[in-house]
Amino acid sequence: MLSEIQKRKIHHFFNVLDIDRNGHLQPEDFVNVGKRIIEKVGLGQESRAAKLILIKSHRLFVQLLTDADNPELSLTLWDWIEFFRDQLFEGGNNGVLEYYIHRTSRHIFDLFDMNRDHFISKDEYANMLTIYKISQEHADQSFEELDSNKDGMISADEMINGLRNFFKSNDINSPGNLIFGDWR
Ligand SMILES: [Ca+2]
Ligand SMILES: [Ca+2]
Repeated sequence: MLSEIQKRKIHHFFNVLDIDRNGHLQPEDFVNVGKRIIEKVGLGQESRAAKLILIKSHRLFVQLLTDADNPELSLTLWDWIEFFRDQLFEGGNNGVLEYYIHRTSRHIFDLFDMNRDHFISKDEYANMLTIYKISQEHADQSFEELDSNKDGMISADEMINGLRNFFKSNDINSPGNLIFGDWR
């Protein structure tokens, strides 16, 4: 069963992804994230790189709909919590949740490892927060917690560990909890 703390984090994650905050996760939310990245990086709208980013951000949405088995092009908070509860946590094996965590990490790297060095730098992390309109208030603390080997970069393994804590931990101080900002 999902604990209250887990529900609050999943609810927060929904709000982060629901970029226009209209209570529905829709294709526009994801396409707009792509557009902001393109603007942030200063790519030409028609460039191949820009188009790839739009495809990747849209693909994330399509995968969510497929995962949540939702025939409509919109997910409500209720659909979202139900998806986590039934498919990821109670649906059976831990493998499904692990798969989702790995995939979420891959998406973050796809979209925000802008120099493609396979690490998320502090600047790249700050960009991610800006693009999702997340306050930078806890950015330093969150980055340091995620960077467990303290080399100043977030590796894929560190991201996965942080996401695992974010989705699974019931400890309010777990490192990784602030990955998408403050939900407390
Ligand atoms: Ca990078
Ligand atoms: Ca690191």
